[in-house]
Amino acid sequence: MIYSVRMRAAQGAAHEDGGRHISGAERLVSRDQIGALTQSMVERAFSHSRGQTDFINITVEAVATENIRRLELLPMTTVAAADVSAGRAAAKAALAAAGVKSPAADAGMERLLALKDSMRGAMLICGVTGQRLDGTDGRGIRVSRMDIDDQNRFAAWLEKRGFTGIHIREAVVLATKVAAASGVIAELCWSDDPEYTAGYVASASGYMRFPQLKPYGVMQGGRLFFIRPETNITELMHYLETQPVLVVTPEEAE
Ligand code: PML
Ligand code: MG
Ligand code: MG
Ligand code: MG
Repeated sequence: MIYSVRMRAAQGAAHEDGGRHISGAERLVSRDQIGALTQSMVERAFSHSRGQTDFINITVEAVATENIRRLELLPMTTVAAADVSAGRAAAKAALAAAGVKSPAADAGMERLLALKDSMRGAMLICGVTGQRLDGTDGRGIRVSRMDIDDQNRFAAWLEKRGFTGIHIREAVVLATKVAAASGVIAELCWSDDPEYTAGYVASASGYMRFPQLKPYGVMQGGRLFFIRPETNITELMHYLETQPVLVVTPEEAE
């Protein structure tokens, strides 16, 4: 049996009562891993750079193994840009190449920039008009029930390519699940952690990292999923929130 273990931490109150989002994490693990994992999730929530948490929710839930979908990891590249504005321009170009219309990319980016704080989940944005489609306001759609097949092998695989740290590790797994959704054209993300300036554009063709998508010290960040206009939003949300996905670590080509 496999278990979905998920954590969300907030400050001031629970998320649903208006608390500030501090931290979140998603894993799929076997039963013998749950004790150590939940302990490390609590420690992570308490030592987060976004602030002191006073609400932590950890859910442990069995997942039917036969429902798990396996996905190949997106190919990853890094795009160097001189500064934040060059990084954002390059990210817009990547969104356009993936098929997001320019007014939608602009409107989406404006929404990220206008955030007062970060959100627990992502915004669904029409990839043609830029209109918000999920109707969940400050909550957003939380992508859930995904993990890599083998944490150690994956960390080693990433490190060998110069990709270090937990942000990248978790982000590329999430982005791989999102990019495989029918209806999703592309994702734009930059971190809500003040010390972490990197972000990415992901689509079915790959995960493109940009080391500077926001200035150092800024806590406003999040995720936008650009959607094809004819998409069934209820089905898409169901996939993003509930479909268990295991991303497969690529084989070494030696
Ligand atoms: C987050 O977890 O706050 C977002 C992380 C974005 C990772 C971008 C990267 O370094 O590839
Ligand atoms: Mg998260
Ligand atoms: Mg997060
Ligand atoms: Mg964060």
